[in-house]
Amino acid sequence: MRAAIDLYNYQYYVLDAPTVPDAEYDRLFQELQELETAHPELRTSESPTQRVGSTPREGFKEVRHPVPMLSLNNGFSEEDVLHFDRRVREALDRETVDYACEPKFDGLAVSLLYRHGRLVEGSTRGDGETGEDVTANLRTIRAIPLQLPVAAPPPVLEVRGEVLMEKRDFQALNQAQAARGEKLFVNPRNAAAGALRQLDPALTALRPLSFFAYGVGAVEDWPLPATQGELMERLSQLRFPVPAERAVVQGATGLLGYFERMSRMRAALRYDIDGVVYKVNGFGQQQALGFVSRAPRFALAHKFPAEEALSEILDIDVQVGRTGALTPVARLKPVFVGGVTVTNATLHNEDEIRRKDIRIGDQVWVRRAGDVIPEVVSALLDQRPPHARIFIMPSHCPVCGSKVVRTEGEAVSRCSGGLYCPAQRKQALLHFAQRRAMDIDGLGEKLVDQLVDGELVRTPPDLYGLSPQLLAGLPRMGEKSAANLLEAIDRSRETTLARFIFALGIRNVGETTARDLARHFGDLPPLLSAGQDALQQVPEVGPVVAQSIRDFLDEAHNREVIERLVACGIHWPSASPRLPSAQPLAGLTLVLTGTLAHLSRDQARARIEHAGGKVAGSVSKRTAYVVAGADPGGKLQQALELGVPVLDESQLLSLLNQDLSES
Ligand code: JCF
Repeated sequence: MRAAIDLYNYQYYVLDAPTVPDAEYDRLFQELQELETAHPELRTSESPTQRVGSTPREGFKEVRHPVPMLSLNNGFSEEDVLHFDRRVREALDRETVDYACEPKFDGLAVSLLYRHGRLVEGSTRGDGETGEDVTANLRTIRAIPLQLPVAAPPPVLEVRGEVLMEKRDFQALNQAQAARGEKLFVNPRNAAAGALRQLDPALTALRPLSFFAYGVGAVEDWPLPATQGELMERLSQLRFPVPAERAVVQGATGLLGYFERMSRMRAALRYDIDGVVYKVNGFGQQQALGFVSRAPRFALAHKFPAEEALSEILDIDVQVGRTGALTPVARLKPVFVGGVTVTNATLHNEDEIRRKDIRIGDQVWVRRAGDVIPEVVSALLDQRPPHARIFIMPSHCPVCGSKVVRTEGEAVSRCSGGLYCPAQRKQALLHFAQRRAMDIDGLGEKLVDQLVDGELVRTPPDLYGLSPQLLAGLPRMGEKSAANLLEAIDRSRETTLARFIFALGIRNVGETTARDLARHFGDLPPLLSAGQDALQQVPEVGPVVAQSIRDFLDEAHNREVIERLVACGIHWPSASPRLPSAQPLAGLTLVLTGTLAHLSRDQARARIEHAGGKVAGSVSKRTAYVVAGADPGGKLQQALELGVPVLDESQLLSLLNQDLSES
C-alpha cells in the first residue's frame, strides 16, 4: 500500500498526471492510516502518512555539508556567455563543447541526504559549508520521495535541488491570505523561504511547495553517469522532479539559442526563474576545469535582466484610451529595467494610486516583466521628499474636455465624450459603421484610419458630408470604391431607432438595450429628455445603465453630434411608444420551466411583466401558457395534463414582440 500511494503521489505531484481519482487515493490513504493505527509496529517513518511530524522544534540544528554546496558565477550578457565558452574551450583544448542547460529557479537551494534509500536529512544551503536542518519541513513536500523506489539503494546519495512555490500555488496562497485579512507575500520566493523556515512543520505543510533536482552531492556505491544530462535522467528515474525544459546543446550558439527560448517561455512557465544555468555536460571535463574560489569554472548562471528597478516619478499624465478609459501614467526619470530603458509606467487607475499611496516626486519601484507594459509597483514611503504631491484625476478629459465620469463600483474613470473625443474617434466611427449599427458597408478599420488621419472625418456626421472630390485625395481610393462607399453611407440614412441608439456607442448600451430603449420611447426626443427614473422604467435598465445613458447624453459635445446626425437626414420609421393597452400579454399568467437559451429567468420575467403578463410558480387551469426551455421540470407534464398550451422560447419571443413596428 505504501508503494502504491507513493506511486500515485509521484504521478500527481511530479508528473502532474494522476492515474486514479482523488477519492480512490483518499480511500487508500485512509485505509493505510487505519492499518497503522491498529498495528503500530508496521508503521515506518517513510510511510506516506508520516510526512507531517507533530512536534514543533525550538530552532534548527546546524548541518555540515560533506560536499560543499556551490554558488554559480553570473553572466548578464551575450559577451559574458561567449567569454565563458571561450575559457572552457581553451582550458579543455576543444573546438566545441557540449553543455547541459536548465532553468535557474528562483527558489532556495537544499540538499537531501538518502541513506540506504531513506530520506534521513534535509538541509538548506546556508553559506555553502554549513546549513540548517530542515528535514521535517522538507518531508512535507509531496514531490520529494521519502524512500527511493529501488530494490538496492546506495548507502549514501545526496540529491541537490531547489525548493520553490509554483506561481499558481503562490496566487492561491495570497488569495487565501487576503481572504483572512493577513499580510500578502511579495513573491513566490519569499513565500517559499518563509514556509521552509517554519519551526512547526504542520505550518510548512499548509504552504504548497515544490522541488526540482539539479545535481548530487556526496554519493557512495552509486556509479555516476558520464554527463550531467544523463545524471538528470537517473534522478528522474528515482522519481525526483527535474525540469522538463532542460536541454543539452552545443557551443556558444547553442547556449544563446537556449537563453532565447527560455526568455520567451519564461512568462508561461509554472514557476519563476531568474535566468538559466549552463554546465559543461561531461563530468570528466567538469573535473578538469575545477573551481575558482567557491564557484565552478564549468558552470555559468546567465541571468535575465532585473525586472524591477528604482526610479523617480517626475509627473503623472493621464492617457485616454480608444474606449475612453483614463489611465494615469507616471513620467519617470529614465531607468534601465527588464532589458530596456523605461520613461513611462502605468499606474493603472486612481484607486491603485491611493492604495499604494504613490505621489509625484516619490522614489518608486518600476517593474517590467517580459513584454508586459511597465508598471509602478510601490513607493519608498520613508524616503518621500517634502514636495511630493498627491495625484488628482482630472474632472475633464485631457484630450477633448468632456466631463470625466466614474461609475460606482468601477475603478476606471472615463471620458464621457464618446462621439466627439479625438482619442476615441476611430473606435467610435468603427462602432457607428458596423453591420449591427448603421451598417455602412466597406467602412472598416483601414478606411477609418485613412479618413481620420487625413482629417476628412472627425465625428460620424462628417461621413455624410463626404464627396467624390474629397475621397479622391485618399491613397488607393479608386472612383469605383469611392462611389460604393458614398452609396453605402447614403443608404445608412434610412435605419431604425434601435440601430441608431446602438450606433452612438453609449457605454453599457448594447444591441439589446438599444432595442429596449427604442421600443420603450418610440422616438429619439423622449429618450434624449428622459431622466434617471424614466430610463429605469425600461425593462432590464437598472441604475448603472441609466447613469451611463445620462452621462452620455448630458455631455454637450455628444448632443451636438447627435443633432448633426439627425440634421444629416438619418431617419427611422416613426412608432408610437408602447402604451399599456398595447401590451400583448395583458392579464395573462405564464409559468416558466427549464432553461431558456437567450434569456435568464429574471430577464424572461421582466420581459413578460413589461408586456403586461404575470409569472406564476405553479401550473393551474388559469395558466395561459407554460414556457418550456431545455430540461423542463414536472410543470411541463402538468401543462399537458391540464391542457395548458406550451410555448417554446422562440414562440415566447415572438409573442413578446408581436406589437412591434421594428426590432
Ligand atoms: O536553479 C538553480 N537555482 C540552480 C542553482 C541550478 C543549478 O543547476 C545549480 C545551482 C547552484 C549550484 N547548480 C549548482 C552547481
